[in-house]
Amino acid sequence: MPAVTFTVLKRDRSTGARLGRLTTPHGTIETPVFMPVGTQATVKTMTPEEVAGLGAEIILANTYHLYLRPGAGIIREAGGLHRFMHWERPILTDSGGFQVFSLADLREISDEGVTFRSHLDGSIHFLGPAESMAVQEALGSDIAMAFDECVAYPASPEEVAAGVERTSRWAEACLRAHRREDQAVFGIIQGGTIPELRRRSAREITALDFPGYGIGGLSVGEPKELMYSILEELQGYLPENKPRYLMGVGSPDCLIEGVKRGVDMFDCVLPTRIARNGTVMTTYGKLVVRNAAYARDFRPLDPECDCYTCRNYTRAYIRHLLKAEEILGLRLTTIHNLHFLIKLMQRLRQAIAEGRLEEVAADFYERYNSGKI
Ligand code: PRF
Ligand code: ZN
Repeated sequence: MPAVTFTVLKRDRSTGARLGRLTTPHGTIETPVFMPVGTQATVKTMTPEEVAGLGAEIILANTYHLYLRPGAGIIREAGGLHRFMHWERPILTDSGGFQVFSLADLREISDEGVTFRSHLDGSIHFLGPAESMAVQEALGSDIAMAFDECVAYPASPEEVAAGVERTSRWAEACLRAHRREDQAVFGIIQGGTIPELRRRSAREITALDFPGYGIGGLSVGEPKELMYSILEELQGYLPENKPRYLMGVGSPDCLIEGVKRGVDMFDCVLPTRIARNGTVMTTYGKLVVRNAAYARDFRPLDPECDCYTCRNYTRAYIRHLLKAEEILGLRLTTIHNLHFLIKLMQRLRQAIAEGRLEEVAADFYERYNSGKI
């Protein structure tokens, strides 16, 4: 038995959207799905029971962070990441390739991998495809991601092409190194915003026959329309019966447009990060609840929301908590934002099931962009 299986339950008639089911050793996930990010083996401020209570079916954790602290050995000794953090549902781990480029202080890339300086204590480390696989096997995630090179935007065609070549070689090396039968490895497609290089990356990576595919190298500063056109381009090059995961994307509009272009999985720090900065997503657009305008606003964050926060607390109280640097403020905004995106995905899945995706998407946009907050 393969570690994960994916079934497309329904295809939308008028868009590229799909309704699917992904089974993993730790349970089944209905797709399209949004995965909350638990970089350091915690979805910041939330207990696993709270995250599960919000309807999250799978979370993401990061190889780069957990390799540096506490180290793969400690998590292996704990019995793996699920036990270590007390989350018994599916976990996907990112390979560290992307985080090394965005976080490490000094990095030197070669065909073997990346040598870098820890952002924590300045110590020198090396991560390559085999090392990333070994760490992810020690973590015991349900889905491990191949070690890839995400080239910054903008970059020259030569740089993007070199990233595509490395990503293909590393993808093969990941498959050669990987041993665990109870863990799936997803390949990652790179190629920046150059259609020809995207096609090439998709051809080379899908030739390796992974059980699922990450779409990397997008949402790195390029205009949204460019990201959407690359997703359209990729549709004809990705196998229909394998899950497609758009990495690091999680704004409501990108989720909707990604789903319409055949994406099944998403992750992003956005909902949890902006929550801690005092920004929430509501039916009527974003609201900066930290602002003085809400000091005497005794309405819930989102009048249409039925999350724990909106059922029980006011904007004025949450603003007070955030201004006073009380931990509860961060927890309440995080609960709301995660609930908002998880519920958006539930609505999109139901809309696909009922053949009403375009209608539901248009209705969402009309209110989200109305500014009637
Ligand atoms: N590669 C990996 N993780 C990622 C990305 C990538 O390109 C991105 C880009 N949006 C986010 N996370 N391995
Ligand atoms: Zn709410």
